[in-house]
Amino acid sequence: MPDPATTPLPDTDRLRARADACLRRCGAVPGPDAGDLVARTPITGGVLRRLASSTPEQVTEAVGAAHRAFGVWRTTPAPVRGALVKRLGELLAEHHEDLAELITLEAGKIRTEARGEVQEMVDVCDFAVGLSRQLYGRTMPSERPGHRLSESWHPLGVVGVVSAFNFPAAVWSWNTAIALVCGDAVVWKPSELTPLTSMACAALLSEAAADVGAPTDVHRLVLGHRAVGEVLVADPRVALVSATGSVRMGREIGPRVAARFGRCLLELGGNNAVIVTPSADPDLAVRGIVFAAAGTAGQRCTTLRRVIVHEDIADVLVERLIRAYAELGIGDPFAETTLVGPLIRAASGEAMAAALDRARADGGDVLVGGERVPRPEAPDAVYVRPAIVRMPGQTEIVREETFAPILYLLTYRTFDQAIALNNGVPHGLSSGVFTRDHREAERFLAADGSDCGIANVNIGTSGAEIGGAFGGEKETGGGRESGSDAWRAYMRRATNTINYSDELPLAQGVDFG
Ligand code: UN1
Repeated sequence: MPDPATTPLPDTDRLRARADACLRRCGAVPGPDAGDLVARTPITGGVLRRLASSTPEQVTEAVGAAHRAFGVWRTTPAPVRGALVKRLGELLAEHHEDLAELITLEAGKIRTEARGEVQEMVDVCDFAVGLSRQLYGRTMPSERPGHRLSESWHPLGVVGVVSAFNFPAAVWSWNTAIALVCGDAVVWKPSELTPLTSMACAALLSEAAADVGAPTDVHRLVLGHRAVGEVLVADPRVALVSATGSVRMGREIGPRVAARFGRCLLELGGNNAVIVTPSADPDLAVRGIVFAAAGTAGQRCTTLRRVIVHEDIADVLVERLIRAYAELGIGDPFAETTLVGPLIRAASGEAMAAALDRARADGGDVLVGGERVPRPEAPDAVYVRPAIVRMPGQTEIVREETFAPILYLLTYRTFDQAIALNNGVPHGLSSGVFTRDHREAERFLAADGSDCGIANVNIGTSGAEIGGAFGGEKETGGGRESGSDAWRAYMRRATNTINYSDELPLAQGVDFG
C-alpha cells in the first residue's frame, strides 16, 4: 500500500476547484474572491478563497433579523418547526459528499471522519424531528384542592452559536437542529478557519426554509474573526450563547454573557484519559486508544490525551501501541491509506513541539513520533507523527490540553490512584476504562469515579453518539448539547398554577383574612 507520507500532495489549484464545485452544488454563492478572511486548506497550507468578514453593523443586523423571525417562529407549532429540520436533514444527506469534501478541504479530516461528521448532522436532524413532538413539560400534584400545577416549555429567543474548526459542521447542527425545533432562531459564527463549510451548511438550511415556507431569517450566518463573535455575544437580544472552543475563549465569553444575564452553554477543552486495567481486552484497548488518540490528528475536544495503565501491563501495552503507531498513514487526507491528516495550522505544530520539549524536561520519554513529516512541496502545511510519551507523573504539561496528537502514558498501582489521575486535570469532558472486571467498570461510573461528562467502558474517549447529552464538567464549561434532554437549555420554563375552583386557598396554608 502506498505510504501517504511520501505520496505527493495535491496542488492547491485543484483543491480550490473542488471547494468551488462543492459550494456551488450546495447553493452557496461566495461572492468576489477578495477580503480579509482567508479560507485556507491545511492539506497544502494554500488559499482556497478570500472572503469579507461581517462588519459589526452586519452582525447587529443579522441578530435583528433573526430576532424578528423568532417572533413568528416561536408560535409556529413545534411539529411544523420539525418539518424544517426534516427537510434540512434530507438536504444534508443529499449533499453528504459535498459537505464531507469541504470538511476535508478546510479542516483536513480524513474522508471517513469527514463523512462521519456529516452523518452526525443527519442523525441529529432525525433526533430533533422526533423531539419536535416531545417537548414535554411535567404535571405535578398541587397541594391545593381544585388546582393544577404544571410546567410549559417555551422558545427562548435568538441563539448565538460559536463553533470551532475541528467540527466545522456537526457542532453547528447539534445546536441548530435542536434550537430550531425548540422555536429559537440562530445566528452562527463559525471558526474563521472554516468559513466555506459553514457557507454550504447555511445555504442548505436556507433552501430547506424556502422549501417548507419557514422564515429564512430563523438562521443567519456571520463570518469573521473574534471581533465578530464579540458583537454577537454582547447583543442583549441573544438569549443563549452556545460556544465551543478553548477554555480561554470560554473564560471571556462566560462573564460577558452573565453580566447581561444571558445564558451560556459552554463546551470547552478536554484532557481526556482512559484507564487500562490488567483484565482489559488488549485488542480492544489498543484499537480504542489509537483511534481516540491519533484520529482527527489529535484535534477533537474528545481526543484521548492520557493513558493510565496498570504498571504490570504497561510494557506490553506500550509495545503494542508503538507497533500500531508505526502503521499510521500520515499525509493527504483524501488518500485512501491516510489515517492522520494535517494539523490545522503552523501554530498547532509549534504548540506540539513546545509541549514535547516540556514533557522531556519533566523526565518524559518520547517513545514514538513527535516529529514533522517533511513536505517540501507544501512548506506551509503541518504534518506530524502522533507521539506517545511515557511520563514519570502527571506534571503540569500533562495537565494542559495541547490540541495535537500527543498521548501521555502514566502508570498506576491501585484503581483509586487511577481514578485520581483521571480526575486530576482541570477539564472534565470525556473518559473511559478498559476492563473486564465488573466492579472496576461500575466504580468508574459511580459518584466517586470519573468526574467527566462522558464516562465510557471499553470504548475510547471520542466518537460519542448524538443521542446522549454531550459536554463536560469543570473547565470544560458544564454545558450539554445534542441528545437526551439537552434541548431544555434552548427553551425557557414557565411554571403554571391553575385554579379551577371557586375558592382561593393559599399555598403553605397561609390565612390572609
Ligand atoms: C468536538 O471535538 O468538539 O464525540 C466534538 C466526538 C464527536 C464530537 C466531538 N462526536 O468525538
